[in-house]
Amino acid sequence: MPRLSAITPSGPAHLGNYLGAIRRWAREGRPGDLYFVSDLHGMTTSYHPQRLRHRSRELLALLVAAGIEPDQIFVQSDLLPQLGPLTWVLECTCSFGEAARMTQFKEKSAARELAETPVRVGLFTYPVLMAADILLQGADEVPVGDDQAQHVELARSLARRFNTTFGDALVVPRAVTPPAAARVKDLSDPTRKMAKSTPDAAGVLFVMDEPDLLRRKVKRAVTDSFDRLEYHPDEQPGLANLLEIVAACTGKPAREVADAFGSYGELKDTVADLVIEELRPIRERTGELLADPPELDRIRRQGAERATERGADRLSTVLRLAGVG
Ligand code: AQP
Repeated sequence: MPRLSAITPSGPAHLGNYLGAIRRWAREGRPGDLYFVSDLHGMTTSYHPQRLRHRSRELLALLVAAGIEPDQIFVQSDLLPQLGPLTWVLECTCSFGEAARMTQFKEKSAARELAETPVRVGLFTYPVLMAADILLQGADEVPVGDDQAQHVELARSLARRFNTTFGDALVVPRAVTPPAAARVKDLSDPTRKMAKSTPDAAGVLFVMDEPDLLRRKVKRAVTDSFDRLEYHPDEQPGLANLLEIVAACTGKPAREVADAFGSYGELKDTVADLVIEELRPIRERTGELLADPPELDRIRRQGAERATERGADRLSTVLRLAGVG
């Protein structure tokens, strides 16, 4: 049974996405595991269509460049003909109250209302689409952080309810905690995590940034005025973030690597060198794939076909049991 993970093209992939997720997927994933670019989830807040398309393509290339087998990857919107009907069936299985309990919706919609920005119905229903992503592929394990665990719980309830109401058709998934990985912080504000959609890119190291730009961003990273270079994440989050990046790139504990540096300048030079070398092969391979549209199209088509085949029988059973189609 596969494990299913996703990445949303809400912005270009950054070092945090790479160290915290993509590199781990490539190194530690199991042969049957599945990965997808969740472009439909990228539509729940305001977005730019061409940018969404470009970023989805870039992310697909990046996952392949990172070493994940192409037949384990697909782009979510390529499955729209299957996801549409399954999402509808699941929406008709889900109560309004259940969907309204989703903490992420409450937080995101409250923030948007504060900013007087319209809240899209898609933001409300996207956990049901996420359930369809999981249930269509028959994934039994979904590695997620705390912020997504409630959505997997919803997928679990919906699968159970469908099976008991209409008949056994769906694998009941469960959320699993991914192995601990680096949590990379924004270099300009190390109290928040590095994120794709951060409007100010100065503190975000994008995988596709040129080496010179990566070095400039690292050089401008916020540190602090302490003399000693020690690992104290609460008191010195900027320094701790840089040490954690060194740790993630070298495989040594952050506390230990601190001893190797005499000054902030030295540490920043090393961080820049390590990040540049860590990302170089991925950036170059991604660039090659993007420069070869027929090859990338072939990979995408193949991934879509595999994923569609995986879900086809399950979807027909669901529709038949639900009395439609
Ligand atoms: N800063 C980070 N450090 C380590 N891991 C991170 N991930 C994200 N940011 C960091 C991991 O990347 C994977 C894909 O994330 P996602 O696309 O599902 O959404 P996200 O976590 O919301 O990613 P971002 O980059 O922060 O984007 P936005 O700005 O859209 O919110 C996940 O495994 C995540 O843990």
